Amino acid sequence: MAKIVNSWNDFDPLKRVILGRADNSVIPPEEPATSEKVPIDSEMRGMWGPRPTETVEKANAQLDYLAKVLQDNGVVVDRPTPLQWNQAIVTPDFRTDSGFTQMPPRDILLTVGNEIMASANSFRCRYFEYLAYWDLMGQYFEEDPEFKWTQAPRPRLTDKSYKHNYYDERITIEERLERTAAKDFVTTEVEPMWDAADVMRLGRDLFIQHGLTTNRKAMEWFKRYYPDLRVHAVNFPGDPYPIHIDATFVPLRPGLIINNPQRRLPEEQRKIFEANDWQIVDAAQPAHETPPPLCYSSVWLSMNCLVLDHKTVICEASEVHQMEQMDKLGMNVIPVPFRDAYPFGGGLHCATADVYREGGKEDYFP
Ligand code: ABU
Repeated sequence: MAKIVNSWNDFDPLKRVILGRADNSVIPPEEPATSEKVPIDSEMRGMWGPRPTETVEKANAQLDYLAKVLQDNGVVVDRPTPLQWNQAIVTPDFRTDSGFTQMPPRDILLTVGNEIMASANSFRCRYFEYLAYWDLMGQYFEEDPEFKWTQAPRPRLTDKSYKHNYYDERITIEERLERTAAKDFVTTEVEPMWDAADVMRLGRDLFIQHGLTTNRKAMEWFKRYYPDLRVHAVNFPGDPYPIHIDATFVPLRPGLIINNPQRRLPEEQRKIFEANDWQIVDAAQPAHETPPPLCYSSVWLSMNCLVLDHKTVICEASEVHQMEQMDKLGMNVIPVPFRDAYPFGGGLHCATADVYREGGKEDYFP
């Protein structure tokens, strides 16, 4: 029997990956934690229902092309099983009128060594998203005797999980930034809630963004679950919509990380990198002034690249400034068009979840 699952970071040589699909994706109705993420001037505000078929087809075409590029570079590509998301999500604790998608597996699956864990997402519409990956998890479990198939404690997501007076459509960007700086987010601390894309893995260390989708209780849970790893909470006070670390702080190889110049990692939190001779480089400016239509994410998906090994990176094909910077940083760049997939949940890194990378649990911060 083969070893199928192993990954400790986002830069060692990638050999196997899960790549999302756009089928059956829905724009979910507003619910307690999602309003915060949709900018007030977004055309998505107040809108919900299945995404237009032609946009699904375009996104799937770009996802399929990415699959081919990965396969051409020696990576085995696994795909999730699409579910019908245009139906209500109902538990004993809540009901919401639809699910979401299985496009960004990075939000749902966290790979740490030989374990893949389904996350504890705070959006009610994402409550059953992990099911799209369960056939694959079952397959890995059959084929890899060391694979640990795990589900984080399921949050109840009752009304107690959210601050109901948090969102007000009159709130300005400055007020949002004040809240981010004060670490005042929409979720409460009654239970651990986290998106896997808030977790940056660097061997023995996990850097976890505290923001709209991951709370402090989650950090405490991670500390107890992984007593042999070091868990660091990180904040980015320049981000008015702080979710997911992978368009904010993106490692390219041991010792080199690109940093979102708007979102600004605090001095205190930079120390561990600088003390261990890591170079923190401000990322290039995005090539676009706005995200594509019906997109939740920011223009900083320009940074959301997929590193194949210490010298090779896949970047979005129109992100000319980011590609030029990668080149200067000594990376070989593979451009892949991906903006049609952005509205379905993010960029090249979001659209994937690691299954196997070479390498082990290194200590980058001894
Ligand atoms: N899922 C990544 C989104 C990050 C951003 O909007 O900048």
